[in-house]
Amino acid sequence: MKIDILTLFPNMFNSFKEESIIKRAIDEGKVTINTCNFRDFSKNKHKKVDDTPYGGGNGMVLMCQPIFDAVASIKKEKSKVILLSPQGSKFTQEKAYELAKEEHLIFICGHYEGFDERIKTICDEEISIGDYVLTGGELPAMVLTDAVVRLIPGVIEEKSHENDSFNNGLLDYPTYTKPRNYKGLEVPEVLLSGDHKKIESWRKNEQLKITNEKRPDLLNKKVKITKEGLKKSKNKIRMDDVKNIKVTEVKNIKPTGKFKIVNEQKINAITILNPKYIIGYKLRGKSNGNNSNKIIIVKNEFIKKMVLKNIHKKMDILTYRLNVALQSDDDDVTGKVLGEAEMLKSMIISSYARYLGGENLDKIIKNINYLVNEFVKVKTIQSTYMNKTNRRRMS
Ligand code: 4GN
Repeated sequence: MKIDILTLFPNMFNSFKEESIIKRAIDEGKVTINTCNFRDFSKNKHKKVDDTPYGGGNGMVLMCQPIFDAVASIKKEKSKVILLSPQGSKFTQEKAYELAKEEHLIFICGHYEGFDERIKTICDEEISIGDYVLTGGELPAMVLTDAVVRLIPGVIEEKSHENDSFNNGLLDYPTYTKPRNYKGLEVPEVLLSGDHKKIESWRKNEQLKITNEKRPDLLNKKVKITKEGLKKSKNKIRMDDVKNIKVTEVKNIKPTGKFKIVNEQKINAITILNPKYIIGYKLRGKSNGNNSNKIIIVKNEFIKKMVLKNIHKKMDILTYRLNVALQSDDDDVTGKVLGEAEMLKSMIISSYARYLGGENLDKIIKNINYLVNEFVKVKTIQSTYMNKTNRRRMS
């Protein structure tokens, strides 16, 4: 991969490129990172790159010419030009995976009060690293570079990003290292037990607990399934399950019941679960503006795997919530979680059932019913016990 960074302050990138994992990735030829000072492209005799805004207002605005010319000198057919700006779409781990597949990224770092709006016409995307304003786009460019470079195959051990926060839509579980006791702070017993099954389920529960506490919004999000994720996952998918073809060629292919057609850009999103992909040969679904010239034909098996993965995540969340509700004596909490269980069942039946074999569907619904029944049983025992103790206390 090659990354070109257009900036007025190339020195800011020196130590970034000369330390740690980024340095190693560069030394091993996994990535080339160049900075380009677009001031060098200014046709002004004072090498000016900015000017006052039309219509009046504060500060200086970066003008088109130096940036247009700098991009033109670097850009190739397959380059992706990205403008770093607070108005961009928010940078996420999913986006990092998407960018990691590119051959050539060009980042444009603005400064001063802004850039001439027309600069956006030469950009493929506008990205923001968060809802705050910085003095320049250099730090955001480093953030994107760092997040993307670590995903290039071989840069870090691939096992280390399997567990990254967000990869399964959940935050990471807590980790500890030696010593067992540090100033009275103990490592959780279960991690020392050597019982891998127990450790795995403790970690899963911690992930759900932490995500529920810190980022409840993530629990309500659909699982994003990436091709990479599926490749790594236990139910391995062979890549010939997914065939790339050009749109122009697709006209000759009659989609049969065995296949669904999805936009390649969206293969990593669960949107492909909506069965309305194709009307004639026109792709439907949310488009993020980057319409791909490729579509992918996906076998039903592939969709089934994704559906199952999504359902399993939802069942994990439900199990967790049922457990939380068991600790609470608030009837509202109980009502809510039972409602969630019903919702999950009807969602599975209405949206997912068609992709699962009847056998799978049966098993899943049985499992949910079992969870709910167990929950109700324990709740009943709890409340009988509570009533007894209350009566005893009152008498
Ligand atoms: C990007 C750029 C914040 C972000 C920036 C961000 C430089 N600040 N949230 N500052 O990703 C106006 C023109 C501000 C350049 C821009």
